Amino acid sequence: MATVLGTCHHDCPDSCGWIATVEDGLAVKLRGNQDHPYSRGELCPKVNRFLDRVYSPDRILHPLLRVGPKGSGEFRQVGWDEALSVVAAKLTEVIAQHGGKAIFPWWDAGTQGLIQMSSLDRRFFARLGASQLTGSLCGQTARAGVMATYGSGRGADPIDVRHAKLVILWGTNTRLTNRHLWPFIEEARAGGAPVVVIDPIRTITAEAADWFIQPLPGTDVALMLAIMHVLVRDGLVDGDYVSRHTLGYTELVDRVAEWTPVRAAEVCGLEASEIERFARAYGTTRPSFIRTLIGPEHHENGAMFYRTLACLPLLTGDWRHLGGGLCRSVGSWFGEQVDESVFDVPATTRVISMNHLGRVLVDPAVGIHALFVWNGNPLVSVPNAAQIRQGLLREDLFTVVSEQFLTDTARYADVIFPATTELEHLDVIPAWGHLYLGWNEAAIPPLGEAVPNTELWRRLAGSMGFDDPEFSLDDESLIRLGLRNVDVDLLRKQGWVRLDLPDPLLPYAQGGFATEGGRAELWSESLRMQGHDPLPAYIESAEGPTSEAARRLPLQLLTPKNHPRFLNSSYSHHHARFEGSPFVELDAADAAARSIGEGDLVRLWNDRAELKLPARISLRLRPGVVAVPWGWWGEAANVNALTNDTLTDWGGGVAFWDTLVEVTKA
Ligand SMILES: Nc1nc2c(c(=O)[nH]1)N[C@H]1C(S)=C(S)[C@@H](COP(=O)(O)OP(=O)(O)OC[C@H]3O[C@@H](n4cnc5c(=O)[nH]c(N)nc54)[C@H](O)[C@@H]3O)O[C@H]1N2
Ligand SMILES: Nc1nc2c(c(=O)[nH]1)N[C@H]1C(S)=C(S)[C@@H](COP(=O)(O)OP(=O)(O)OC[C@H]3O[C@@H](n4cnc5c(=O)[nH]c(N)nc54)[C@H](O)[C@@H]3O)O[C@H]1N2
Ligand code: SF4
Ligand SMILES: [Mo]
Repeated sequence: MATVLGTCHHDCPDSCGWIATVEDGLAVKLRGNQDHPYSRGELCPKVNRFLDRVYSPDRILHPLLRVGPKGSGEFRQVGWDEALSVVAAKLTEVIAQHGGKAIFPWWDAGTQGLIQMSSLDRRFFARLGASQLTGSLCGQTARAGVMATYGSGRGADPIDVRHAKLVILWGTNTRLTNRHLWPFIEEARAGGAPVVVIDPIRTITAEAADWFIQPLPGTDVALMLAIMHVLVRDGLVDGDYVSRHTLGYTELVDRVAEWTPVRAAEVCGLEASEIERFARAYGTTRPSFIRTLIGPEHHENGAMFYRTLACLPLLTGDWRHLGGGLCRSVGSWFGEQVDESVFDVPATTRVISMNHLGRVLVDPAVGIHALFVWNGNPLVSVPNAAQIRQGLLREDLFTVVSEQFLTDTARYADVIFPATTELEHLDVIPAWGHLYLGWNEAAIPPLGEAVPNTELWRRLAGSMGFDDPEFSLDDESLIRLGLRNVDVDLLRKQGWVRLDLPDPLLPYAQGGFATEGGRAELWSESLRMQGHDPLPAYIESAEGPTSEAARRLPLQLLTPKNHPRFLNSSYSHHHARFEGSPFVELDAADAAARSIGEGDLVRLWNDRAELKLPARISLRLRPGVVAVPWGWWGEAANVNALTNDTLTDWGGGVAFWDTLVEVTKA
């Protein structure tokens, strides 16, 4: 019996440390590593059952070739050699007929590991002259927003929340999505800090808060402008910090002058008195810690949300204090020591947004003839999914998927390659919810004929005759190539190392922002040059509640993460028995206006698609807002068929929560 240290690879901020117990090559137990300074021995309801996933009878363990119609899920098992030669022949044909750019590699963060997320694939597709993926489903817009103010995406260390005297969870569902941070928040609370949640949905985190503020979705910037209005009006601005470390305060003061709490209250659907009270609490409590994560970026003006939020702790001078400031993903802090750009090959071809998969697959002018998918299930996770399905059905599209399971996307593949799980391969995991780099030793040999993603690219490169030296590097060498000043022996032995950063972090106590002049930019010349408002600005979205489209489709649809046993679109096939089936949640007033009762089957529709789901009358929402939990597989349950694929203002994200719908009784 042996124990092996690893790290959870899931696209989750917590990147928990784990210990696998292995007997005769079989993993018999997986539990949290008590010594991990952040996750402290706990995993979660998803990963507590990870061994069921690894040893599931549904695992894809051999290469498969499609035999039935696209989408039917009918495949035959073939050997690796046959599958590789089919792919190589088809790629050669596509390149000869349409050029390399007709090949589109699509990947996401199904594993967040340094080498298994994206490494050798970059070399492989560059050699093919393939189109390059750009944009992001998750996080890039939030980072770009904060960058517009600070010059980089960096913020506070999440665990410093425990030193706060006021905790503000702004558009993040901590108890569900970032559960290992909650004990640190409870520590702050034990020290007297009230916890405020700002969210259009009364989430489980809102339920646990001391104060819940429920604005209409997409209206937070108006609320932030009103908070700044009160800070200025009531003399609560830290003038010394502002004058030393920021640019554009005078212009900002002019902008917020018109944003009285009364005006913002109308936009946000809140009481002006509540805005006053909250702004005063924020203005008078040091340190105040704002925790946000990803959710609010999924609006058309998602970057502006983060850019404006980043202005708040500048005005209060919260950055001076341990336990103050703004915290979102800390992924940006890993760049100094984990350099994934070593695998980059400069773009010599066109780039295509990952969020426009549907648009490009159905557009003959774009001319995609071969699609590769790994680390993702885009048919379930990307907006406008009905259009993606239409594209995947094209007979003249050759689709290759690397997967552990026969996902909705994999069902449309021509060739499927079997992928290993985190227990079967080596990697290091940079986190985005704490400052510890994790090691993941392979605990067991690959099951069946599954291979790590790195090995897939090596084999494909071999079958195409590419002999670049990188393709002969093993996984440990690839890892070492990407690490800078990391004590790899310690990392391996202990399972984690803290980044080489000051502790406590206090990133901006003395200013030192990553902008050209070192000052944070309340007024941004570079935004102006890109055609955006140089100041924080509330701009309503084209699929917002007072838009033209809202006359016909009056309900705004939110589809956030909702289930403790789901991790994005992973696990829905395993854990649906615990989580039931999807449903439409709506407020009693909206239900009554449509004669909808609890449990009625309803039609949920817009111009993109229609779903039929049971209704739940809910106390969690405001009138005008409906919600459907996301993550289920299957055409009848996939809410992304309805969602909006408009890109965000900047940052390359997508506005799937600016989606208007109507609901009627079926
Ligand atoms: N409506 C709506 N849509 C959303 C969201 C939402 O809140 N609402 N959230 C968005 C966000 S934030 C995200 S991050 C995306 C998530 O998008 P998803 O694509 O759902 O991401 P995951 O479920 O994390 O992982 C996808 C796949 O990666 C595979 N995988 C894991 N490890 C490996 C590996 O080592 N090799 C290979 N080849 N495959 C592997 C898994 O089997 C899984 O099927 O969805 C986005 N879409
Ligand atoms: N259990 C579980 N944990 C997960 C995941 C999972 O699927 N399941 N997914 C992981 C991934 S990939 C990610 S990116 C993170 C995401 O972590 P979070 O960002 O915390 O979660 P989301 O559910 O995407 O969005 C958070 C909240 O934003 C709210 N929101 C929507 N629009 C607005 C708005 O306009 N203003 C405000 N103030 N709030 C708004 C939603 O109602 C939601 O409650 O979670 C990770 N953790
Ligand atoms: S999914 Fe998140 S919370 Fe669960 S074990 Fe993995 S990192 Fe930890
Ligand atoms: Mo995400």
